[in-house]
Amino acid sequence: VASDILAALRATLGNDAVLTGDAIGPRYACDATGVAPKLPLAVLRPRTTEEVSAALQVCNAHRVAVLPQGGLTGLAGAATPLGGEIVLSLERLTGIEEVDPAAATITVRAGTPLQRVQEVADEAGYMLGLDLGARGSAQIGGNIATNAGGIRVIRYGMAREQVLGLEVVLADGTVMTSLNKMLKNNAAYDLKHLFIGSEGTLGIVTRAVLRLHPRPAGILTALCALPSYQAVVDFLRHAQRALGQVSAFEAMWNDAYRFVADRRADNPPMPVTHPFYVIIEHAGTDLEADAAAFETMLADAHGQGMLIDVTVAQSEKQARAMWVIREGVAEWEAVVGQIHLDVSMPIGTIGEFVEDCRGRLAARWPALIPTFYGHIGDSNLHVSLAPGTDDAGVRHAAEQTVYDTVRDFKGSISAEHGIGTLKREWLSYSRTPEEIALMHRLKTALDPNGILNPGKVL
Ligand code: LAC
Ligand code: ZN
Repeated sequence: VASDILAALRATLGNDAVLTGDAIGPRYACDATGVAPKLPLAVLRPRTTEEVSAALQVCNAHRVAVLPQGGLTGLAGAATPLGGEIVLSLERLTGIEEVDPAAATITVRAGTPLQRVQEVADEAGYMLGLDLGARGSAQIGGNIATNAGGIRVIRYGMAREQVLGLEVVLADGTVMTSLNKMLKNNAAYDLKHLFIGSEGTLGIVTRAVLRLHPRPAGILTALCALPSYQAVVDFLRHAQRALGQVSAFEAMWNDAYRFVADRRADNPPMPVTHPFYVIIEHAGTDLEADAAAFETMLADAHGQGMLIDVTVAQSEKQARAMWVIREGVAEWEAVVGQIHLDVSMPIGTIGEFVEDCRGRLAARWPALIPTFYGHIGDSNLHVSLAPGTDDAGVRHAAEQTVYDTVRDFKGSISAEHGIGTLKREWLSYSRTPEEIALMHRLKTALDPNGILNPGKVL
């Protein structure tokens, strides 16, 4: 049977678009978690929406599971094969189709790297509202399919809020093209939202229209040291009141800052002794006036005791040095087998959650190194665990401990990474039985044969 399907796919897409056997590189075996890599049956590399459609028609007719893959930077296992799937990689469906300066939109193909979309927007005098550490390899289609978050959510919202129009190929090969450019379009159900964040289980994103924002005149960045979590929250609200908006607000508990600073060869931008660190960014429209307002805001916060210390970046290089510490917290998995969790809860309760969670983890696993950090301005806390062991049982029990604490605090088990395979068993902590039942009904309606990314999300 398998050879029939491959022959049909080769006839439809051409030989070079169908990889099998040794031609399948290890890159297709796993996402960025590194957990349980498995090679797929074959890898399809369509170049057009029509080819994606043709491939799905063949796979649906033969009832073969299809796993869409983007840049493989996900952290929930959604793009990792479980066995028996055909991978459909969007890596050749790339390119920017249009920048519409009047509508302030950019029309992109799914396989385009996020960073490329950002650069083209920038060249046109605009800014994309989405940014995250994996910008160089993450693909925009994957960002949409997982409703990615990142460091600009506090100002511009998640990937969902950037999408005005979408083209999706359904499980049976139907192409639903809805490349809407209007912010307002209330003509019945807004179907794009079904697919954004569905992690490849309801359809495959092939193109999108994204909204653009005015390019800021400059970005002001500061690294701050703070005495307590209460000071972190007070500082956030103080900065928003003083400046009207902040474009990023990233917090690191001492353990996270120290974790990266101790492992890097260069000197950190600030000593490792402070209880909390915040990177704050203000994207302004008038460089001189904004810089003055930024300095005044920081001086006031310092005067009121919210800040212990503060360094304003004097160049892009200095700003990068601050961000390298923050982005580095999630980039040591190759060294210590870290697990990166992405929980959320109301901002006022995060400090207490961290103390509770850290206590529960330390009581059971004294050798485990937890680090706490995240996009605190949008209520997203990251908990990274370095279990100090390969024991899958320990890793699982440590995750269970974090999620039990999240449930006690009425938070969400996934703020931004999604469910994939790694969080499926805890979905009921954050969604009601009625919500989950409706999700199953949607899945059945859109993919009656269950070929799209089976074993993920639900
Ligand atoms: C980050 C990833 C872990 O924010 O989401 O660094
Ligand atoms: Zn994150």
